[in-house]
Amino acid sequence: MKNLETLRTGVRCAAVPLTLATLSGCGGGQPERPNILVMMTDDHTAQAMSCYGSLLVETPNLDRLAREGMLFENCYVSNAISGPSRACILTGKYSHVNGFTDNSRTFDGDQQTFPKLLHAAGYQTAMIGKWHLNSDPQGFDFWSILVGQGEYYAPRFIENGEERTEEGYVTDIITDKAIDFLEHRDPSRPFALLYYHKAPHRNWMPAQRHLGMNDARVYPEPFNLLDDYSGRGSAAREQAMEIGRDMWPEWDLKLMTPERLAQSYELAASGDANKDDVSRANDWRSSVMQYQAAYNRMTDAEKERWNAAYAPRIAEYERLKRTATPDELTRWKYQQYMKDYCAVITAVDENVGRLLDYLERIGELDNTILVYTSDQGFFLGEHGWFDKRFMYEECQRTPLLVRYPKAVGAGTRSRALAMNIDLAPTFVEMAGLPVPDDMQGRSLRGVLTSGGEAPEGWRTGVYYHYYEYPSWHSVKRHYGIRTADYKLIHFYNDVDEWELYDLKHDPHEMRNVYDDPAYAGIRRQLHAELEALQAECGDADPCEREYEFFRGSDNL
Ligand code: SGN
Ligand code: CA
Repeated sequence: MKNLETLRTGVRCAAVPLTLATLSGCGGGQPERPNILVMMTDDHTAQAMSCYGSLLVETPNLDRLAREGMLFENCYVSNAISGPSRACILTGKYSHVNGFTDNSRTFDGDQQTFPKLLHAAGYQTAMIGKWHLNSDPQGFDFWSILVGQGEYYAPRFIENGEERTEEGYVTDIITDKAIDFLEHRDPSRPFALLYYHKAPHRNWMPAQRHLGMNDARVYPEPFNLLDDYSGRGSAAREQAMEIGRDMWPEWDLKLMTPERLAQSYELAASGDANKDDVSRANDWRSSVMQYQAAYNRMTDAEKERWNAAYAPRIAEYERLKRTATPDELTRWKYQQYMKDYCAVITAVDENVGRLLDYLERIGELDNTILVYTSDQGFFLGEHGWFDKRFMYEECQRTPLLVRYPKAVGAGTRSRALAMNIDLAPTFVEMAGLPVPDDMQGRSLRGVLTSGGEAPEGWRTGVYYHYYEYPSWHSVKRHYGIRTADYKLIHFYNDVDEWELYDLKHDPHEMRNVYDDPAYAGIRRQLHAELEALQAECGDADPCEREYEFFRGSDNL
């Protein structure tokens, strides 16, 4: 790794201001500042982490982080989609301020980010894995990012500007690169490493060693897997993310056969089909092509094992297609979805363990603030869905674990309302730097060092705003507030609908009580709180301002 070889000598203490040089250990001072390791996955939801009580998958290494550190029960993202969430984390600012409102945007890399601030203060910085911001990373001594959404097998990376393909499985490779960076780092400086996985993003392709591992497992179904969306508005009804209807058999469930491949080649938009049928047929064809391209990244030996692993599932599907009712098929698809999603998580967990072991071996584990989070949560069959985007609990909430024994008690849990925009100010403050006034998140240091208690004056509501519509999965634009007990949401743009959920009595958000007279007072209060939050963060009511959405980006 030529780029890494230069790291040791590439940045000299002379480039660092004297005071910071002293702090960072250059020139004989004590290296008091903690290393920072941000481990982020893509679409890993708390419902699939055993430390959050999941019965779906065992995550012993993530559980170790929770056991030795703090688990946040109420961490929320401000916009539940990849690029936007990543931009919020980097800048500590909401989407309307950092400019990356939806996945079609290009991140303005010239703006302030926490890695840049740490780098300027003498940290050795690296970004490895899924970046998804359309512009080159800035503020890193080393970066190796996946191309676009990233591939599970033989993934392509852009490494300090040059494209390269790596052999093997993406989660293992990202970890190899992270360990390699650490191995070649300048030990006289603290490091800040962003270790960002593709997994468990769609289409959930397991590593070879995990093929078939969950075949015998039967997953508990969410009670609302067959939700009919009664009691809610048009947004819930009109989305395109239902396991039963919207999953592609080949891409999502790996049900490819030579017949279906041939059929997809032959398929031509038929003149007498209606527009929706043609567009669905074209979407299906692209999903088959997409699967074929992903499959072809495997070696012949890998393909062989893959084919053997999925053959029984394909045979079962062919049978079920003829015999099962639509609801039975949905339930069967849910089982297959969970088998793959959870197998992909197992590789994440193993690799997190590998990284922890490495840090322990080099004596840096306890000097490192270790954070585990995801770019947002995900639906695992709740409301019948996969994907995210909605301000509903399963995906607005994101996992957050922090291990740093020098300041954070082992086995602590926090109920404080935390947000993804809080990470940047937390890192900056814990590195001993002043938190810039324009960061909108709040440092979690007080929460971390007080056993999880929210300090006086902590926020009582989190703000949310989602913009990417019309686009993938057809989730309408919306914004809103979540407090400890309630959630108020406004769907706007092509509709004007409000939803209010009483989370204490209806934690799964099945009954919109916005028009229920019993909630008139709560409703008034939540509207006032929402307006105050919008004023505080400078988001004008989107109904009164034009919002332009660009389609056709490769980044979506
Ligand atoms: C891809 C996926 C979508 C997913 C978006 C955004 N389709 O477009 O299902 O919602 O990414 O995900 S796929 O056919 O490519 O699998 S995000 O996490 O990057 O925001
Ligand atoms: Ca994501």
